[in-house]
Amino acid sequence: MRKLKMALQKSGRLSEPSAELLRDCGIYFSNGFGKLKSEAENFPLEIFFLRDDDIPEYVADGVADAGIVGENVLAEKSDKRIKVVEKLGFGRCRLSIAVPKTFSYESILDLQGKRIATTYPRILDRFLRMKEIEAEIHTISGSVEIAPSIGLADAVCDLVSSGSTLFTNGLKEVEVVMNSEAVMIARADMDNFLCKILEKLIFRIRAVRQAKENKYILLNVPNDKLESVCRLIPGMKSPTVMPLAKPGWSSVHSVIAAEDFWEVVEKLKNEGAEGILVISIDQMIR
Ligand code: PRT
Ligand code: ZN
Repeated sequence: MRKLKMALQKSGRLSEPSAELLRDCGIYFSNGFGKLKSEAENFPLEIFFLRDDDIPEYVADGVADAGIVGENVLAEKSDKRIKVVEKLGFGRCRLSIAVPKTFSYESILDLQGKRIATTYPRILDRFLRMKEIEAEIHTISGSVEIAPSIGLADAVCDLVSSGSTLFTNGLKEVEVVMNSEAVMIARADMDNFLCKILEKLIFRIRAVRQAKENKYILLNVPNDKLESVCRLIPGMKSPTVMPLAKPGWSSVHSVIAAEDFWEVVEKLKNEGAEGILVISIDQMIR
């Protein structure tokens, strides 16, 4: 049977989260070190392990049908034969321009005529054109952050997540060029059969991501507080309410957003809720 060919980063920041996402979707494959490809055991998926920079091209050329890459890599390659199918919520970072701390930077006009080192020349060029700044772009393949200290450039344009690399190299972030996260990409002209497999995978990915963003909550409430408690945790449709063996009390079950969790629990306690249990959800289908 035909399988969907999916390209994942072989070894790097997106490798483990990509593999974990597929595992959470119930898809199992071996990705031992040095392997070029692998077959999923229980899903029509063939997985290729590649350098992230090569993934858009492999997908565009039809060597792979789909892949997981950072939006930054995709924007640099920009190819109309590829479409973004789903944002995946991991690998978050931003592509930013940074200058030495001693540079008295006031606005983007300060970049006029300067030399900027980057591994993202196309994105940077588009950004500078949009801002009507003429600067010299120096394309280098790595360790961009040391370019100013060795006199190669006046500024850098590089990926930033915590900011500690910039800090330890005496640089400060002055402009955000783009925000990025990992995305699922696919060949724009995939046939119906492969589209169906990808749709099935995306359905699972959404269920996994929704589950991570939510928690299952169970608690006991005196009956006279039921209405106000149910208002606090409306759930997917409405909470489940069941009588306890102890007269005058009910058990309420619902789903809450993980990020609101502590705030909601505090309010529930104020309403007289007791015995609050919070459980992680594996999959969630609305
Ligand atoms: O070998 P291959 O070419 O496959 O990997 P790679 O070395 O090119 O990429 P890799 O594994 O470093 O990153 C893969 C993807 O992860 C990137 O394309 C981004 O989409 C995403 N990502 C998220 C990051 C970062 N965060 C990140 N912080 N990629 C790189 N960095 C680097 C950045 O270049 C800088 O050197 O980390 C440093 C900055 O980090 P902070 O935390 O100090 O700010
Ligand atoms: Zn790379």
